[in-house]
Amino acid sequence: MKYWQEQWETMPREQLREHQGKMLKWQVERMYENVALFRKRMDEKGLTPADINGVEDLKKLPFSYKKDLRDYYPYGLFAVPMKDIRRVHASSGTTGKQIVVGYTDKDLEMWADCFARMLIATGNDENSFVQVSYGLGLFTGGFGAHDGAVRIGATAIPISAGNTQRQIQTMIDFGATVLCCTPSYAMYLGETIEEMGLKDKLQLKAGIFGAEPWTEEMRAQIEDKLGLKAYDIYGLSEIMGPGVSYECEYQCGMHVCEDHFIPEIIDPETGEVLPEGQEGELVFTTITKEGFPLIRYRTRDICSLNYEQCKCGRTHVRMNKPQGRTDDMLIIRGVNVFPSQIEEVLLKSGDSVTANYQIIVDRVNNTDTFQVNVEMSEALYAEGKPAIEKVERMITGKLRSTLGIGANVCLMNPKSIARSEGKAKRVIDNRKLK
Ligand code: DLL
Repeated sequence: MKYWQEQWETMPREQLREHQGKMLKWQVERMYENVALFRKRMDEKGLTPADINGVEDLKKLPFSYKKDLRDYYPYGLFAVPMKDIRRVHASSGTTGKQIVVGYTDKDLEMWADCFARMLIATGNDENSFVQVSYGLGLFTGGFGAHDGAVRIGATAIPISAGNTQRQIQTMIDFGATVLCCTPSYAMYLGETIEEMGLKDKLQLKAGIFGAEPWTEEMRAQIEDKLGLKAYDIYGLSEIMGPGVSYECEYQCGMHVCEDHFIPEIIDPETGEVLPEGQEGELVFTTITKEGFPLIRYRTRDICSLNYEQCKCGRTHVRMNKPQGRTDDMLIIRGVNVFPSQIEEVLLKSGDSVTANYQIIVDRVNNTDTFQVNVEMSEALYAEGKPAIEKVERMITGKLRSTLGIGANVCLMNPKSIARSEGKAKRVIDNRKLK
């Protein structure tokens, strides 16, 4: 298969480092010029763009954080005029406010290229039919996969997420050969297909699954149920979306598109860069992105990097599956949920409920369950069942519109949720992901 970016993926590391250094310098210069927050942080450190001359200088640069996106919501960190922003995407932030990212034409090309790399690496070409069952919308999953499919000249089936029966019908009738969705949804589709006895009608060869943590056991089950090879893909809205890194045919770590993103692993406490191979917080610097670039962005994902040459011939470093996060973000059915978002909804729900709540997440039949237990006030308790049910419905609706995901809300009797003497234990995550 002729592929226009092969030279980047197999570039000798020395040459790659040279390219990274050059692009880092370019990025720092333009960000210093165009992004006030970055300039302020550089000034605070006594740095100017002239101090950055190669990858070895990366560690001098200031970190950036998810909070920055919230503080400068929606467009305050963009590095080009809005007339050059062709598309925006968004994801949940640590409070009710979402975080917004923007792409220029060139950024969209680059993103499509990165996703295309994964499609090529997993055996696809212009004869493939790519069923895009990630949400198509502000979430980056759907559009990332769609543009990648178009990029390699495959046939895209942009069905978006949900409506399982229709997904299965479409998959069969349209002859999908690749499925792109979250691993938990792939599992659910697999189970439903198994129940319907339709496995032999499928033509799927590959699955491109990511946006949430999943295990090797889950991989084996999905592969068995859907009769395909399941590949992991990683990304985050702030850096680009799906395709920041991806598995190749050997399924042994995800190659980071290092010609666009420089990864580092740091100690989340001290911020020091850790020695090669050690586990820590993953940090990314976008060296080619124009619209919304980030320097040393703290992803909060915990993982390690493997610089050994991969059997596939790609020279780009591999990251292992993220092993957790340093913050309290939960990923429930592929949706990012922060306990603080739930707390905010409860606090704004009048005095019929208290701020004593507990979030219980579990995995039943391979699907995440999400329950929010909230203590009601004495006054509501005294009003009786119809009033309680009304408040329950009201909170359910508010949570759904804030989080974009349904929760099973249960109002509990006053003082029934155990109090803690130290930090309140707000989240009980019973899913076993290791
Ligand atoms: O989830 C982008 C994406 C879409 C990736 C489709 C892959 C496929 P966000 O909604 O901003 O973006 O969530 C990003 O999800 O920081 C990780 O914690 C988690 N995550 C993403 N991919 C994986 C993965 C998209 N393969 C956050 N394994 C990230 C584990 C993942 N966690």
